[in-house]
Amino acid sequence: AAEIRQLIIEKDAAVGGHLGPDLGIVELTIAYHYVFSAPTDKIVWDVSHQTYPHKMLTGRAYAWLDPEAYDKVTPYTNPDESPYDYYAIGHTSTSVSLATGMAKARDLLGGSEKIMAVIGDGSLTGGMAYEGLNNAAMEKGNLVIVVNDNQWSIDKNVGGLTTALAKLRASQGQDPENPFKAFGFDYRYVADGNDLESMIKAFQEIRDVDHPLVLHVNTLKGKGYEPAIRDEEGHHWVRPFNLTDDSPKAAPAAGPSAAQVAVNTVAEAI
Ligand SMILES: Cc1ncc(C[n+]2csc(CCOP(=O)(O)OP(=O)(O)O)c2C)c(N)n1
Repeated sequence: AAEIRQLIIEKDAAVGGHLGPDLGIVELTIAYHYVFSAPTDKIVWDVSHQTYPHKMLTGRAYAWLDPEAYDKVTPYTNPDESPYDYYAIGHTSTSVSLATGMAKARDLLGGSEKIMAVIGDGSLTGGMAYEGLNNAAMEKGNLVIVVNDNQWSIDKNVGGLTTALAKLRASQGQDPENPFKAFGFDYRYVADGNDLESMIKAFQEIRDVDHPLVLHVNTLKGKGYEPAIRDEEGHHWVRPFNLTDDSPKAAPAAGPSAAQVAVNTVAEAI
């Protein structure tokens, strides 16, 4: 885990990329590949901006180890790149629907592979996630939805679901107002998703479930890099930075941002 973190930080410092999401998911990823048999067992990463550890563990570490190869591997899951990736993604909130379809296909073909979706608490607030949950809850065979709850979307996560997740964290998963159970899911909670032993145990316990289950995992976005924990939003995605003091390598571009231009244009039009 420490080696993977070091490589994520070094490459991001050199060329930029997603930082906090990948640092937070390291143990979960190692545990997944330890317990499950990918690529027969299938995992769908929501957005897939948190797949640097997955890529390193599935034959693509060279694109982090060798600066000459930094651009040889793409930053999101990519089926053209590896049999361990099943979709080219980038949008939030699609993983539950995609995994539910894979579970259905497995059932129709009489297969036995395990299907998992990993979705962040931010992406879980997107509308399509609810369509996915609505259908996933009716699945008759194995289907696990991992909710990677690091309490952050790009900015701090907000809304009713965020409140429900906070109650579940505060009660170690015991709060009776459990939205996942209300849908009909079996539910388990992992208090420290950055503890490798806990994650391996949790995955071993649910590996062979024969019904839909939500595994709610509490993780720390930015784990292992202090500036990313102090300023989560600023380290969701980073431009190249100096390893000595986290300062940006280049000054931000002069002039207004694209968002500011859009706001000004709309403001002028109304
Ligand atoms: C449809 C859509 N809306 C917005 C975005 C921008 N976006 C990228 S990641 C993300 C949220 C990430 O939060 P979470 O799912 O909790 O994952 P984390 O990065 O915290 O691990 C957002 C809003 C997107 N990729 N797709």
